[in-house]
Amino acid sequence: MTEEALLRISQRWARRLLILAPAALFILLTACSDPQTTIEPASDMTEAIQGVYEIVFWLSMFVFIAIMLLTLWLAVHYREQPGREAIQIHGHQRLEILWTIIPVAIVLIMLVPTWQVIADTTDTPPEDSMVITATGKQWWFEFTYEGLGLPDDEGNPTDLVTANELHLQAGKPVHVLLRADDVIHSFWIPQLAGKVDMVPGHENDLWFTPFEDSVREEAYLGQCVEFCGASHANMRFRVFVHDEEGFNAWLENERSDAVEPTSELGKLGATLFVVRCAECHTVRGTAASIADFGPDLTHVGSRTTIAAGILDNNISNLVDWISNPAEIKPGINPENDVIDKERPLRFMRAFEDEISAEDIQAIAQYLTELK
Ligand code: HEC
Ligand SMILES: [Cu+2]
Repeated sequence: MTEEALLRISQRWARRLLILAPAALFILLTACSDPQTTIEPASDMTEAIQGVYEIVFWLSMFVFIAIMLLTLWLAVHYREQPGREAIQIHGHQRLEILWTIIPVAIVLIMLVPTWQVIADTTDTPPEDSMVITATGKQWWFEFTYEGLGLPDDEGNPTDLVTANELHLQAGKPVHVLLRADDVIHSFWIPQLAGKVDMVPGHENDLWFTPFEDSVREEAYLGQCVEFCGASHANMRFRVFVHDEEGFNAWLENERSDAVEPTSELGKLGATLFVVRCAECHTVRGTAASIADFGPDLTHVGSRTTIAAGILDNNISNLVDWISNPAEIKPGINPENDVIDKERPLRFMRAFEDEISAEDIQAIAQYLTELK
């Protein structure tokens, strides 16, 4: 290739970069309103990580700009000129020492605070932490609040089991024990905590305290971040941070047994549920309280979403879900997608061929009444 051709190509690329750079900047800036942003920390843990991130970011920025400017200057200053001949240099000890020391110093500046944060965030959790076990399953999250259930007949504390929506109290430390039932999952709430893997047969944990001012109506979004099968991307959860009063109100409702349905349709749904769904789901305080293969549905009507944060919680989505969940979550049952034939019991199957449309409607009505 001739020199001219090379020059033309490089000029073309320079022009393209000039056009692309503002576009890239635009994408970067619009990401600021992303609900899964990591740069608006809402807990001590994510704020500590953000501190390290800022150091790394500004250092990289400094190196980037310095190298770009230097490259530009060298290119212009030492460009080929008539009558000027290049000098050949072989080795320059002082320069070589300098450019070894500078990167070492930069890495050290990043390393020390990183270590500090790792040590701080993996320290022992505060004594007054609320202890929650989060279990990853294909493809949903079970949350068990230690000792927060209603006391049993002998007055001993029991655990409170729920799924896919986590409720926390601002200012109150939470110690999350991370487990998995089937394959490796990972727990991440970008603004609050993570990413820590959930490994079968091995317990990891993390702890954090949501800031006092992190209380908000809107949910914080959580997500499984370890590829765990066909519906990995459909394995999400929501986190609600309340003030003390709000949290206690939620707890009071959540720990109590299921309410009786009031509508005729809902009552029919309740009967059908016990026959059709109790082999996998629990609704506390009813005959359907033996199985825990699927999410606990005692107060499913009070959740904002169903199917692990995938669908808004309303009758039509419930009907779609019960009729054919694999339509919504690929791979959810072995009939539609071969995932795990050895343990087919765990998977929610399509009920559209087993239960009439009217009956599915009644079950959906019942579930929405389980506030
Ligand atoms: C063979 C076990 C099994 C049976 C039977 C079963 N389910 Fe499920 N169900 C599951 C599993 C597992 C999930 C979690 C799936 C996921 O989100 O990936 C689930 C999820 C759900 C959800 C979403 C809950 C949430 O919090 O997101 C609803 C609602 C539900 N099932 C309703 C029903 C109804 C109604 C029936 C009876 C018609 C039924 N299920 C029968 C296993 C079962
Ligand atoms: Cu997962």
